[in-house]
Amino acid sequence: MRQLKPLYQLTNAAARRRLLPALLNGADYHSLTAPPPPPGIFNQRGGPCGGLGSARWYTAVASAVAPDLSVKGERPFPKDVVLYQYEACPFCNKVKAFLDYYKIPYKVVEVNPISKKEIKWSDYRKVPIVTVEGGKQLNDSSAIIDDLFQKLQPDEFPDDVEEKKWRGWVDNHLVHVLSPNIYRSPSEALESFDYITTHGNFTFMERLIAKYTGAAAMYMVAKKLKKKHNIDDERAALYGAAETWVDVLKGRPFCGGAKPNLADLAVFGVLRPIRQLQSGKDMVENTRIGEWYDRMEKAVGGSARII
Ligand SMILES: N[C@@H](CCC(=O)N[C@@H](CS)C(=O)NCC(=O)O)C(=O)O
Repeated sequence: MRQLKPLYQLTNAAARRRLLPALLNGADYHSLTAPPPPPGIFNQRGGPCGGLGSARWYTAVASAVAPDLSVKGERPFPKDVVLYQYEACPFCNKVKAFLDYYKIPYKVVEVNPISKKEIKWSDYRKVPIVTVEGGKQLNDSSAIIDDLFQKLQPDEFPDDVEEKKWRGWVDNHLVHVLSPNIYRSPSEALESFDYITTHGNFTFMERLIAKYTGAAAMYMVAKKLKKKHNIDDERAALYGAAETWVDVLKGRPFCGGAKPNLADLAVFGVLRPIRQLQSGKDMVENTRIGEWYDRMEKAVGGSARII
């Protein structure tokens, strides 16, 4: 399979020459570089996402949404967590939503998407990468979450089929709807690159060049991505995904019931970077997802990042 570098590298002249034609031919760096979903997705709460009567969940109160990690003896907290990331990457934000919700303190190393010098030590060339106590390396957002979750709750078993299904939907469907939306028009592409370049690790020159060349390139790439993923109307696809997710809730506060499960955290995580962009604002204005999103913001709370 052809290995594509991310859109951020379009600012590098050599990368631009090599990669732009591939991207313009409809290559999607998410799907082309994504490995198959890892096995062993663990159930957070017990009980499937679907099929539960809704009435009992209406009574859930806000204070019930904090994770319950009471264990006998010492709490098995992952230590020395370091997240190597791009600030605007949906997969990285999925991991951050998990770490924030579980209040696992973590350090962030913002990777320069062009030189990637911060992850020179790693054979795995994508982000997110997480290292934990003793320097153990974890790759791939879902596998990272599974591994850390198992450390937190070693007695939980991977028996929630629905939670696993909707986590897969995030990786295989929802993320592919995002790029055509955030780069939909020249002004939205510029808005997105303004966010990417102000939050990412770029040198001064890279930032200047990336904002305009990246926005122009991704505006064109977004058209190809639409075709590749059979999307006629990108906003309709985004609204459709948001409505699908609200239907999954079946009237409950969260997919996990009274508390978010890993599927809630995955959907929230990938949507968080677009929430303040035009596409995110449109999504909240035109669909029913806003109330769930607000509940998730409260449940996840402040960042557990330490530096
Ligand atoms: N399946 C992976 C996908 C990770 C991924 O594609 N990350 C992108 C950034 S959003 C990446 O690092 N691409 C390769 C690159 O930057 O060269 C995951 O869930 O972590």
